[in-house]
Amino acid sequence: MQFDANGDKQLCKEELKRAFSQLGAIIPGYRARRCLYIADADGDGKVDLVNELDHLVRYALKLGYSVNQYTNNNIA
Ligand SMILES: [Ca+2]
Repeated sequence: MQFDANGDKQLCKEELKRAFSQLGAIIPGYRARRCLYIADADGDGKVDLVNELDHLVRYALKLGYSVNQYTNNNIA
């Protein structure tokens, strides 16, 4: 997945911020924090791309972002 900059299969706050910035968010830092709050089920401060991505995608969709182009490929 293109937003996973260091390839650890997790999205940390900085990566989320960059992702929302690329998606066109006006306040990517806030979105990243909300996103972690909602999607980080195990509370480790990162969104796991295997177990927690669903929450992240649902949040992004709720905000009106189209995320299919980012999630369809290269996750594994
Ligand atoms: Ca997590």
